Amino acid sequence: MKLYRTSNGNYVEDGGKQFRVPESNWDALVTHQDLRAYLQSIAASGQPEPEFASARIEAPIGGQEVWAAGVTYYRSRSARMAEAKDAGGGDFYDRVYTAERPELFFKSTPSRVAGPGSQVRIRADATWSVPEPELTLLINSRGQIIGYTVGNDMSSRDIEGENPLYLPQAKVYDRSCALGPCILVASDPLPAATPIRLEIERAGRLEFSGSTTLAELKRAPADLAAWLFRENTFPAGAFLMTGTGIVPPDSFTLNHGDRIRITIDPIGTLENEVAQGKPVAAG
Ligand code: DO4
Ligand code: MG
Repeated sequence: MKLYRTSNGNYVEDGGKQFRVPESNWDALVTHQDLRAYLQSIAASGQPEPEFASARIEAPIGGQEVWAAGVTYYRSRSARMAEAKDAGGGDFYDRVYTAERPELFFKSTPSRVAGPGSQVRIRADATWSVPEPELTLLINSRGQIIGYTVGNDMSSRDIEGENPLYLPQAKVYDRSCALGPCILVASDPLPAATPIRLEIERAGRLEFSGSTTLAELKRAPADLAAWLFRENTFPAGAFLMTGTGIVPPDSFTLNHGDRIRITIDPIGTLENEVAQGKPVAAG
């Protein structure tokens, strides 16, 4: 079952048909006592809504904070160690990859999040920018994983590599995070064989493509969620990006106009165009 937030309200998709969700408040929906049962009852008794086709799909977020885990794939560990070598920070990444405590960092406020089909941004003061395709958890206020979405943790690798203390500037800026296209409502873990695919198109041609699977993710999503909720409360729930396992070659940087497509099959494809220009909150 998939949950969509659109310009025309919230919809649940079941068996390829979309049904209007009477609860229009996103935060009330995602903190529902039993979201899955609630959505199932709508799909079982409702009439499919043809209006869904004309609605604009928005980022599936209301008042949730977005957090992210880092260095959860071996590929990310190696790339960070190399980029931070000259700054003397390489060792931190190696240590956090095997430590009991994961790297968790604050990624985005809702207003900085880009939805499907809208623009993500690269910083004007960065020279090395990449997308990070990440399975993203939706966790309710009680700390339970209630669904999954596709996330893009846009990152400025030159800023991050110059000094690990610059991480917030490399990671947090207007439209540095994209989420969507929907929430796959499920509490069970996704299968280890689930593929994550990244494609970057430049001027109509495929510039980069890469893939990984959840089998490469070193930490269990439930474990990451438990760490996040250890000393934090989230009245409206929270998103947690689970880290990237796909890193383009060091010669690659994003350009204005590139198109980024991230696909996680049971959820869908998140597509965004890249912009470089004045800061602009997603709104
Ligand atoms: O510590 C740097 C960020 C790591 C990250 O975002 C990732 O591994 O996905
Ligand atoms: Mg990341």
